[in-house]
Amino acid sequence: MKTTMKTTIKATTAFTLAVSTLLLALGAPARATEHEHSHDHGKQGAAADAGAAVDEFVNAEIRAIDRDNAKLMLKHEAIRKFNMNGMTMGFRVADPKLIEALAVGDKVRFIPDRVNGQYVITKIEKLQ
Ligand SMILES: [Cu+2]
Repeated sequence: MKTTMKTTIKATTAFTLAVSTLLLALGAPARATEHEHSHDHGKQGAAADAGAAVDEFVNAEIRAIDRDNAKLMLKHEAIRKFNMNGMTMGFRVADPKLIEALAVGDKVRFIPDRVNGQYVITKIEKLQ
């Protein structure tokens, strides 16, 4: 009885997913657990690679600092990641600690990211 059931569940992936989902929804016992790790693994690897490929530093000069709101006005060089030419614009800083030691006029290099449509600095260093 048990063997027959296993064989049937392994027959198609679609059926396995449907059954797992249904059993989970019903709060079913652990019988289905051995099948829960069979999907998604390939996708996770691909996503990680795509994100890591383009984290390069961009040179800039600090034009203004808004410490209360953790924002910087930067005159930055081209940002290839966003297809953006050099310009002066505002950035949010991921952590206010990142700009504690910085001052207006400093030459810096930074790594920009985009979170919910907002440009955010995830890393910034003063250039000597
Ligand atoms: Cu810009």
